[in-house]
Amino acid sequence: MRIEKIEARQILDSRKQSTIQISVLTEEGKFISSAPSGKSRGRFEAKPYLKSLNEDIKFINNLRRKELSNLRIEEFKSLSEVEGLINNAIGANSLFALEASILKALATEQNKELWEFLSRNKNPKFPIPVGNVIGGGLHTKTTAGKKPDFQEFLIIPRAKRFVDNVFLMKKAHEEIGKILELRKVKGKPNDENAWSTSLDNENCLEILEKVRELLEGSAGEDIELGMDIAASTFSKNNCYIYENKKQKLNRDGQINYISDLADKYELFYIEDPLEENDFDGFSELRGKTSAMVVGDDLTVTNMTRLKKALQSRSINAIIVKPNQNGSLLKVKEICDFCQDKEIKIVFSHRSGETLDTTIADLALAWKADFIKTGILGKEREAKLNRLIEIEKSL
Ligand code: 2PG
Ligand code: MG
Repeated sequence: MRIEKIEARQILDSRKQSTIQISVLTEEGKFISSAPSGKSRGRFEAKPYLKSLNEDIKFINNLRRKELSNLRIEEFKSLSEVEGLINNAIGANSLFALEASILKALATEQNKELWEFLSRNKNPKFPIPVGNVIGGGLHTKTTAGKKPDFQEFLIIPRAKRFVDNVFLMKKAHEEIGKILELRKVKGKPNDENAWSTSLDNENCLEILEKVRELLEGSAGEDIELGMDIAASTFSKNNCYIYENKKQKLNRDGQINYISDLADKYELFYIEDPLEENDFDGFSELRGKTSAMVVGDDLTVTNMTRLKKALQSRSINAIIVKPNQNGSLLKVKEICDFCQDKEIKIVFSHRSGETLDTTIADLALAWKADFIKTGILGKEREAKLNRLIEIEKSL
């Protein structure tokens, strides 16, 4: 496949902040991708742009026709040619959008959907969606001066079909809205369109339990509960500072508090329960709970940190955000490694999103166990609808 032209430009994400969009022109047409952006970013994530968004755009738009026509791009692994040409001159957001567009072009050239091009399996297993229903932390403004300290309260439906799981998440979101309204504690939808509320962490978990009871069995299926604690966002000097119900916990206090919550509310999923350097704290928590312990800020889609987490027994699941890394070659390596080591894979959106649906295809092709995309809003639904559409086509 020959690339005729690559164009980069600024677009706005769901938070109305600038991000990068890259189009790749080949004989088959124009292939477009864009990158999302995080607000509760891990300290060890790759930089989204090398110096700035504008500098990355300039670099990409200055790639010469001759350099592009020298690239031999025939298969997934050919991305190494692209990375050779780029030679670390752009950041992770830009590299992700560039590689995603090239893969879309390659897939079309071979008359395949993106996921089909990336997978040998004609009948893939669909990831289970993880849906954010109530929000707190950095993604959320206060309601009557308050908000939950944890970042995300999550519903994980376990119906057989992806489409039914999406229905259950939407229903849960709606029911929770009604409960919050009735109790006069409902705020606006937050960055990811989860509900804001003045309630504290435990009150939110109680509501999740109620909704689980309400919905369980309606599709004859189980519903699991989870949280993204995003603990780095409220940790300071080895302590965890809670604002809603004022409390300050030391490291042991935090581990006990989270494991008690996991017990009491039968949590299935706990993301980033401790700050992003506490590999041992994660592993201590794992010793106290059967819940899945998920690394996000801890592991930042980075192989070195993943290996460290594995060695320290910190996690049994990992968030995969392609733009935390940039290189899709490396993201694929991480997914293969996780499969081999039986670490569950959770593909994830960012809190600032675009309409791009690449992560849906990657999740399917690279055998993600879960996908966290949010539930409502056109940017979130684009990913869910993409998977529904693929499920229907099979
Ligand atoms: C997270 C993400 C997405 P952000 O912490 O899991 O929900 O947040 O994109 O702001 O890093
Ligand atoms: Mg997270």
